[in-house]
Amino acid sequence: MKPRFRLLFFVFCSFPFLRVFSHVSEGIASTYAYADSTQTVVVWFKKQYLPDADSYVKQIAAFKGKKRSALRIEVVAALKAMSASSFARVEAKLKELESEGLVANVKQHWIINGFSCTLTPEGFKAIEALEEVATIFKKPKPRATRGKNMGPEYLATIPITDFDPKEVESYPWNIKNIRAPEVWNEFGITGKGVLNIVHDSGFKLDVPPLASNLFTNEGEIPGNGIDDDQNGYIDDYHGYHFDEASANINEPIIRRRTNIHGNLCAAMIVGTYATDSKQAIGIAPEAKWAPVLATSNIEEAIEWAIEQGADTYSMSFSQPNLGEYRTHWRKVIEQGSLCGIVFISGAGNFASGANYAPVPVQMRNPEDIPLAVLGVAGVGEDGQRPKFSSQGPVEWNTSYYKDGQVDKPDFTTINAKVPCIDPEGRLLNMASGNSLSGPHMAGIVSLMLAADPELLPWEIRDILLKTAKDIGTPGFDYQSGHGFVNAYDAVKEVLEE
Ligand SMILES: [Ca+2]
Ligand SMILES: [Ca+2]
Repeated sequence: MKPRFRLLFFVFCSFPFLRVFSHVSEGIASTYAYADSTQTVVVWFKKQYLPDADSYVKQIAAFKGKKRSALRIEVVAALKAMSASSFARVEAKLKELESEGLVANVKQHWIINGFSCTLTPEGFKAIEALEEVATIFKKPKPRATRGKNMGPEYLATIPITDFDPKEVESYPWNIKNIRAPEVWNEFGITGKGVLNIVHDSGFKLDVPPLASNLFTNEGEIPGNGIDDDQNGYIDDYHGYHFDEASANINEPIIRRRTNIHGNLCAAMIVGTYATDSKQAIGIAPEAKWAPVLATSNIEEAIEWAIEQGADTYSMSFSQPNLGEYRTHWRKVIEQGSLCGIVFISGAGNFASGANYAPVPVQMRNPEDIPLAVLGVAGVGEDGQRPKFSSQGPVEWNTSYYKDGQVDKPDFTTINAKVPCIDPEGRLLNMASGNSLSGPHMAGIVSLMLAADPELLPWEIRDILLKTAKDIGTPGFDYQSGHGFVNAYDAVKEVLEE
């Protein structure tokens, strides 16, 4: 019996952040404007691992021939050493400001050399005056991701369904279209050993196609209220909610909803009703996945991902109007990429309809980040681009990054009428949106990394460039990027190299 599908539309979420200003000294224009009220900021020290706007491109050239595992150790050590050295020089002053009530919630970072804190206008002035400080970015407020009155009691009322996983007798069309089963069957590669981070919201971890591949942090004992591995996060066993400083990532917002976003994305990468590829609905059915929630605390989320050994980092969201704060996101992700993480984001759904945005802001943060983020558009089963799929180019003219026009999207996968799981984990829905194109890419990259775990993010990009099939206008185009990617050709190229 074929699963019955209901059609859903536009699952790409958008964080409607307010304008975010930054203040900078030392050669970067000062555009910061701060309110009288207390606010949360992230502070950059003058010294950064990638010191300039073009440092990422130079550094990936310098790292040619390195192995990903060795590079991660080397770069993380360098980032942490720099952070320790810079932070030590301001620590006493910060403690003093804290005791005066001008600064609170100081969190040291290493993925960027700096720290986050909340501060009063007076605290702002004191930190701005510090010799070590280069830049202060206002951080967006965490965005609520939880529904109301939907606690565990409610979850318990959801009826058990009579859905039979054996209904997935042949793989969903998108999995076959992207040629994943050929990789599993011909090469015996299913994603083993690869960890995918799904940075999203809307997770329910115990549903069948996701539970078997859920990551576990072996250093942590779940649910004992103790930070067993002493990484600063209590009970971070499967993932973490960084905005709420909580290990509770199950999101009880099921009522009246026909999909939950994070689950859709995770299932596209690793979903399987078996423990192998036999009843797979995801592209890398023996890879692992871990959920993270962080609408504001991106630094902690990426640091955590790196420390847990993550390989890909999928971001099916899109943030408009970040202003100078785009600079912060880009630097964090560039430095994360040097730690061996492949960052991936769907292109967005802003080319038509009520959410229309003009080029060059149709693709937004983080899919607009050059090189270090694979910005992925999509097509349907007919190979045609749906009208909603965001187009490039994008523009970089922040005070810091001045690339001007940048070619985007990078690649194309699948984004229309894709079979998706419902909140109980049944493959009963269909969804459209570039929230799904990114996870398709994360699945493909997982298979590539299972074939060769030492591939660097920019080597993966090169192989994708080599194997993508040109579609749309001949050559690179602003709708499909460098073309349609399929898992078989990409993995075959990895194995041949
Ligand atoms: Ca912990
Ligand atoms: Ca614990």
